[in-house]
Amino acid sequence: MAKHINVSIIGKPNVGKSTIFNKLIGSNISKVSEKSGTTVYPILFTNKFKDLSINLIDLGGLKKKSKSHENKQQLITSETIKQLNYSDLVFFVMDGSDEVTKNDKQLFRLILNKLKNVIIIINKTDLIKKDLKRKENYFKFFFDKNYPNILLKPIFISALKTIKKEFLLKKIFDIHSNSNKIFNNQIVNKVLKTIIEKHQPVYSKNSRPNIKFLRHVNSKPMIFKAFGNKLTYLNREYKNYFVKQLLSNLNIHNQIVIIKYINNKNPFKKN
Ligand SMILES: Nc1nc2c(ncn2[C@@H]2O[C@H](COP(=O)(O)OP(=O)(O)OP(=O)(O)O)[C@@H](O)[C@H]2O)c(=O)[nH]1
Ligand SMILES: [Mg+2]
Repeated sequence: MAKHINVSIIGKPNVGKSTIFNKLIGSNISKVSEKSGTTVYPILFTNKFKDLSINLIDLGGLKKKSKSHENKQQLITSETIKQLNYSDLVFFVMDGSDEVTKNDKQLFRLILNKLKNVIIIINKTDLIKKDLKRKENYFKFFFDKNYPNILLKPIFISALKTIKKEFLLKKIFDIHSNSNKIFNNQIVNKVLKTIIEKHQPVYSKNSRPNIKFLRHVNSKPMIFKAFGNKLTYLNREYKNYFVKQLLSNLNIHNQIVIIKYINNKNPFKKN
């Protein structure tokens, strides 16, 4: 397994990306300022955790599509997309004193569409001390509700006061260690049984879809194949339920998952 991981720090302008970058590497390499639009070109630094080289990349703040036409902003956008393609993991940073904006949603979609693993960082918790519990629920609920294919537990930090450096580096290390893992058929199908026992697919047009066999076929990106009968009748609601259950039963966090449903009576037959 490669002994390095590329981690890019992505988010809106001024949410504290460069502050986090500097704290994680223990040096003030990247310029920080209260004005937004400070970082333009990507800044890279390699940090070691155990035997893993972590290539951290600090990026400029991204604006909404409709506001990203200026030259500087275009440069930031193209550099971000370039770095994103090489990334194994993204730190998606948001400002905890803010609500989730349209810009956050567009950005997050971009990351998920590239099938990247992601850690959600909610920064500036020192500004929301009194409101922390409500904010924790707010962000947790937002990611739970809107993104069925990934389990995300936002991590709350104050880059200025309590960065949780060891915790974050260990998190990166753990995600790297798990990234090439393939779950065996026995484990996966035991989970399948549990999920179906709890809640069976509903009837549609007089037929009940039946998922008979599940196989984990790829790790990066994470792909499962579900074999069975009448799977074209599975509705979106059930598919969302199914993938969430699969992720929580297998304890997979921060990784986006794709399930391909295949109508096939014999899972061992190549199609
Ligand atoms: N209160 C508070 N302020 C913070 C925290 N982290 C960063 N800041 C401040 O927020 C401002 C922006 O920080 P940066 O690290 O430059 O933000 P950035 O996301 O890199 O900004 P751009 O490069 O412009 O996109 C600075 O004034 C920081 O001091 C935090 O945890 N709490
Ligand atoms: Mg910056």
